[in-house]
Amino acid sequence: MSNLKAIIFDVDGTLADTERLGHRVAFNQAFADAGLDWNWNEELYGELLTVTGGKERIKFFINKYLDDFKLANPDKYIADIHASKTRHYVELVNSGKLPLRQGAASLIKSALKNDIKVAIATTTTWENVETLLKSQLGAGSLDWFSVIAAGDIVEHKKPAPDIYLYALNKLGLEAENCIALEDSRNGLLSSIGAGLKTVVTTNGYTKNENLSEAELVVNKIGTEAKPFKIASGYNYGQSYVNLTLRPLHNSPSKYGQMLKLPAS
Ligand code: XBP
Ligand code: MG
Repeated sequence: MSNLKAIIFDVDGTLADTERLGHRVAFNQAFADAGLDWNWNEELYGELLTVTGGKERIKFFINKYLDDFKLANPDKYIADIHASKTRHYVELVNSGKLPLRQGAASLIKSALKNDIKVAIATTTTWENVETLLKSQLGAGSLDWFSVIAAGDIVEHKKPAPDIYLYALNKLGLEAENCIALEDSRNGLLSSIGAGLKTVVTTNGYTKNENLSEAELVVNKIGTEAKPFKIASGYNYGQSYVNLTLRPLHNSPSKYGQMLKLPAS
């Protein structure tokens, strides 16, 4: 009997591929609304993504690229732009342009059917999570998640472990009874920092990152009909991320000892 009690999902890049055509576009729309000539193209955004949190990302951009851009009240100015960006992002999500990634909905439903809790640990805002879940899984889907840990609910964002520690605390579960699904190095460092074994589903921005601490790295959650491609780790003979997470969860972590393949 597996002692897997919950799967904790990251959102951006994991549940949906939201960065390139979602958040990045919304940031640029907010900059234009503010009369700024800032344009985060796909390449620059890939660099800025190393900073998690939209407000923190704007501040990093100003400090790194705009020496003479002085603000009387930078935090308020940035917060106002970020609120505008969130409005644009919510519109983009509601337009249906940012569907869930292949296999995400099935994995969530399969976990619930097997009495395994699902939770969220994300750096983005609660509003963005709520909009994505409602638009992609239906109005009642928010209630499927035992915990939605998002954005500024914690002081230190990923790669700090805070958001996952918060989620585990609210779940009332130990890390050893859970698995995390992530997409990026920042997210992976956060989840393993909270003691969670982690499966990483990469995307265009993260596929070349160092993800060596993950138990399994694949290019998507996938489905039986549309299997994933394995980058590293063990798939336990499975072609998509499903509740085979159990053996991965039961096996000793890669840290300190190799994963033991189940007796064939
Ligand atoms: C990824 C992030 C977020 C988004 C932008 O979150 O770092 O900051 O890029 O969203 P996740 P906000 O932990 O889900 O991968 O502008 O709302 O921060
Ligand atoms: Mg992510």
